[in-house]
Amino acid sequence: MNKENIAVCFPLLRQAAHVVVFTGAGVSAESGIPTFRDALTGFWALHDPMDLATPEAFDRDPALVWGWYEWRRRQLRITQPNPAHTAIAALAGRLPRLTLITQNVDDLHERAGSRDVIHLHGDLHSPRCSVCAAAHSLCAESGTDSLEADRKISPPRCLHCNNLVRPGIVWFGESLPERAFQQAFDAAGDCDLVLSVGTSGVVQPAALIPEIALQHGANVVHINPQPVRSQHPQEYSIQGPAGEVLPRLMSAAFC
Ligand code: BV8
Ligand code: ZN
Repeated sequence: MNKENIAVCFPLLRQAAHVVVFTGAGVSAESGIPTFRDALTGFWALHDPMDLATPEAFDRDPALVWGWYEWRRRQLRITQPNPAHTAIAALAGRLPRLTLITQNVDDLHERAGSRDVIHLHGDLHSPRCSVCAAAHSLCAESGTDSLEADRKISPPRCLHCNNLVRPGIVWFGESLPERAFQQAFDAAGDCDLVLSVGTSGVVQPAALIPEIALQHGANVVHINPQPVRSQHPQEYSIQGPAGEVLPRLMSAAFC
């Protein structure tokens, strides 16, 4: 953890009127959730998420795609928020204004106590009809809790029009939810500081968030075990796992 950069953040955090926390898969890595660029385990090592997370994949093999999301949703039941999620939730209480924008589809930010989380790419708990878009209640699902359930699971059918229910996820090639997109990009243009936590910055248009903030004069701090190189004088990189860096940042900046 490069000490000089973490010390730079203290005044940036204390003086900020509006902080955006922008998270990717890395913020959930220490909870045991594989990132997109980690080799996925077991059955899923055979499939590249980029291939599964598309409307074409769901059209081609709905049971394979639904089974993958059910496996991920059930995996969450034995997963806990980690100190990064907890620190982000606590940060909201120490700042005049914090906007939390996540690319993740898990609910670990909410379970750590964060409110009004902006999910740019949807979430695992809001499936909907693939035709009429009616919300589908999973509690009606009798699916077994076992993580060893059969990998391919036929999606349920809509109670209104009997078409297939799909995950409430934004797949590659699909537009982001209009309201989430607008809220996130407005916040990026308004904030003084972005903490960009655990993202490879590959996926568009989410990856524009830090750039928009820099263009509007904000500072950006990347928190990632991998160095994030930048030429911009207001862009910093703190190398380290989010579960260690964020609690350290919180305690040093506010205690
Ligand atoms: C769209 C739900 C408009 C799925 C996801 C411009 C150029 C090229 C391509 C495009 C472009 N614009 C659009 C595209 C296409 C595409 C895209 O960006 N492709 C990429 C691959 C280049 N974008 C889209 O399709 C988007 N839609 O643009 O619509 C449109 C619409 C119609 C017609 C025309 C245009 C929709 C994208 C949404 C895809 N859905 N998620 C699911 O979860 O199953 S994206 C998915 O991948 C995740 O949500 C996440 O956003 C992304 C993975 O990124 P990260 O979160 O960064 O995760 P990653 O594994 O990459 O990195 C983890 C990082 O954590 C690493 O840096 C690692 O070092 C770090 N880390 C590890 N451990 C820790 C850690 N950090 C901290 N602490 C640790 N302990
Ligand atoms: Zn329907």
